[in-house]
Amino acid sequence: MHETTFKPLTTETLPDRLGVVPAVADRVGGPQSGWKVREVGDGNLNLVFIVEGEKGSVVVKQALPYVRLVGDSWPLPLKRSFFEYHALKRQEQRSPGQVPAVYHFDEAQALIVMEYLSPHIILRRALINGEELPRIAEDLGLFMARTLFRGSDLHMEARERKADLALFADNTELCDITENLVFTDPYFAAPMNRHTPELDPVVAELRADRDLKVEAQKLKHLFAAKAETLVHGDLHTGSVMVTESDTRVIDPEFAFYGPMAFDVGMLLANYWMAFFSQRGHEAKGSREGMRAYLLNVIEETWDVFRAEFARLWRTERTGMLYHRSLYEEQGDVLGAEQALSHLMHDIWVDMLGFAGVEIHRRILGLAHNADFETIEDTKLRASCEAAALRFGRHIAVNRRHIQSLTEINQLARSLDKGV
Ligand code: SR1
Ligand code: MG
Repeated sequence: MHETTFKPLTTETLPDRLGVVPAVADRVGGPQSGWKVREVGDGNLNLVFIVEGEKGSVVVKQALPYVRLVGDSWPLPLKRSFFEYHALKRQEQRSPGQVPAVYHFDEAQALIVMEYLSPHIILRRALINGEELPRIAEDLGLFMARTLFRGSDLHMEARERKADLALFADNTELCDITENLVFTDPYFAAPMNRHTPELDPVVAELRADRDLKVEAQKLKHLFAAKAETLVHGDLHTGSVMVTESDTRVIDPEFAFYGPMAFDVGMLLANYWMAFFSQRGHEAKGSREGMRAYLLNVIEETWDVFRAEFARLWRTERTGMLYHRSLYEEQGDVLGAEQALSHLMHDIWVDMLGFAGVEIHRRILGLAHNADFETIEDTKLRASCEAAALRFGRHIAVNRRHIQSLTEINQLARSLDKGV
């Protein structure tokens, strides 16, 4: 495919247009006329095709010049595909085997051809179905520790990290989406917001909550100014594909240099939302086991993240921050451990804040979660969402005084029971 002018693919044009790309033709195999092409994109932004042939299958993801969820009234640059491609490359290098393999990238057409993950399903869908995936805590805890540590000045050579910071700094429009949708819109009557009508009184309460609004803006400040590491930038349960034995992280188009705690907060927030939504999915039986599973996943993910981050701190701290010449090389191992414990505490506090606002925006803002949206009874849905909103408010505002996940998960339990 050699066109230089962007043109969206369709299921009809894809075989001819991509049939000339060896990375596609060789993998899919057979005559293009026999290729089976399906458009399966159900996300907010892009086209996603599955292409199947005699020999195999690939996924083709193509950016559109606007936000798919809203339409062409909201233009969005195609260059997000460039950032996604570069983020996938770095994630593969830093945490091998945890993202789909990339076969081909066409910058002008804003498309990435990648591995078709099968029989994987989207993690959010699995959690709504009540499936307990045994590997996610371990796999995602490791993924976050490895990508976040190895993309930072704790590990990278300073010149290389600064070049990367400059490269991803141009992902402005996608950062702008997060800056508005996550940190600002939920806290006033922004035009694209929507919420379950029965939530009106809680929404009024939150919008009048001065402490909450101050914390949300402090978190936005952190998001915009704390360029610590290359974050995925949109690590919710819709950005993870799973089987019982495999976990892959997809869709890093929001990647940029931001705070270490952002990905962790966003992921745990989505587990907490899955937890609060369970009451809405009990028509076919109790979800008590699922609730316990989700809270356990949250605790285990954090434990794995912390342990792996500490291991990398001790073995791969080759960057310019907390240089070994100040600690280990002077025999001061305890000094390095003290610095690690301070950094981990900062990540913990920031993580709770990011989790709180992520919960709010998925219930009050433009982009909602299927976990709640699939609960048809709006009274029941609002009751699940109200508990989640109160929980989000608590962890965002009180984050500096919260000691443990056991403490927070107990609060989640009480709020869910209406206590
Ligand atoms: C306008 S885009 C809305 C949301 O979809 C993406 O997945 C991000 O989460 C973004 O905030
Ligand atoms: Mg996405």
